[in-house]
Amino acid sequence: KQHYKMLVLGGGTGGITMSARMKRLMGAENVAVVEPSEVHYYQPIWTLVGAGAKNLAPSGRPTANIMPSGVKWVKSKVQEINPDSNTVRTEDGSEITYEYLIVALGLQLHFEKIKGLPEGFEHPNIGSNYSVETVEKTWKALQNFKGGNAVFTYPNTLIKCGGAPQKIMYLTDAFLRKTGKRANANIIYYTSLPVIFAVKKYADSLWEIVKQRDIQVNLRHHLIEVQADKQEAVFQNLDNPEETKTIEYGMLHVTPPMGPNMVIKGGPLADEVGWLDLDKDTLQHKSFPNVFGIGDCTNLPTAKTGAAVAAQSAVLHRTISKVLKKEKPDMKYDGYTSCPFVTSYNTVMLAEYDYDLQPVETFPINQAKERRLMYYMKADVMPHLYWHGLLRGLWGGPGPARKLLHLGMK
Ligand code: FAD
Ligand code: UQ1
Repeated sequence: KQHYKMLVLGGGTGGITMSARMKRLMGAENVAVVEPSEVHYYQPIWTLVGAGAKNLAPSGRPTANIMPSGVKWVKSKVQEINPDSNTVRTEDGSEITYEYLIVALGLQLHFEKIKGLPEGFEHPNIGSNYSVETVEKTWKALQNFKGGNAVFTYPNTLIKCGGAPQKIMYLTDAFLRKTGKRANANIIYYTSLPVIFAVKKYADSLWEIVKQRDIQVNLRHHLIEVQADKQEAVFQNLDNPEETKTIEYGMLHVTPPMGPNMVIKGGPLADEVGWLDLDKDTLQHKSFPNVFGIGDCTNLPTAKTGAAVAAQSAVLHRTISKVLKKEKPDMKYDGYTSCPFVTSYNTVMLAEYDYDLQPVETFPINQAKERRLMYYMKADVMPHLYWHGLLRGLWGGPGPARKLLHLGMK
């Protein structure tokens, strides 16, 4: 029977980051990671892959290469977690017991909740930056686009990287301008939300940007059906559910509905909705003190991003080191999250904020402005920071850099 002092579920951003940190804390031989996938993807670059600014291949690396050396990789899928007996059962039927557990299972995409998907992706002129199978279809659709409606959606659920549904829209606008096709295009955004973005400072800038670029924004509408053979998309008005609208598209970018991982949902570790039920300050589970969590699978009330995982990893590392010493956790996560809004092929507006939706900006310049420096950060610096800093447990978010850059003023 397999037993580990520290068992990590999921080998995505949060799982690999924490396994590197736990190796440092207790030695590689005490740590195991359960992850079925042979390839680990750097998802944030898919925004640029969908717009033809980066290739897909370098966004993936073999899981075997990014697993911290000496840490046990259990190449299987978690089927059931039983925290009363400290046992995890995997798909191949084996049982693994643990002393401490870190849950980092991410969230699930639900294309199937939209009528006509995922089969609709077999047809041209429809894509989605949210999955490895569909991201290159976005770039094909963009290159194929001759005119008419270019339509972008944001679903009626929580999602990861809340800015990504808009980033591809701004890149589309820039691409069509560059190729002389913008005059024949209507760019239309449908979002379930009542706002363009949750943080007022950045929302004000985004409203300016959509006005200036002649982009139509429809709030409180979501995609319910795609008839891909006819290139038609059906939207529902969330404030008046009887009202639906059918739109013909020349190009459609779908952000799928998302939800909690099914392995957590309905089990003893979930909250009433299905997310991992954590203390929002310490990242320790509310009912099982030897269970912890990080990232998109959790109910931490902040936006789900890799940047949030980075900040959470530093706090969780500290929390676990205290729990191991039978001391009280003493570091609090402030909800830090970040969203680099790509607004063209050479500009980004870098939104950074906390649990209270207050901006927490790393750089001592107004980050509500579109900047070239921030595009360079997103496209060329962040991937290195991810593979060599975050995944090795060496990057705990920009907090220390922020304090330095503000010379102790903030
Ligand atoms: P993931 O990295 O998704 O990892 C979850 C892991 O769990 C996966 O490896 C999966 O295989 C595994 N798993 C699932 N089920 C099981 C099971 N039953 N058993 C075992 N393993 C399982 N973030 C930013 O900070 N900035 C950005 O600019 C940005 N842009 C993005 C753009 C796009 C298009 C997308 C899709 C995401 C973007 N993100 C961005 C979000 C970021 O990628 C995620 O928030 C981050 O990867 C979350 O990490 P995680 O470990 O919680 O989940
Ligand atoms: C970040 O730390 C991070 O994780 C590595 C991201 O994911 C790709 C980000 O997009 C951002 C913006 C950050 C925050 C980092 C800085 C330097 C502001």
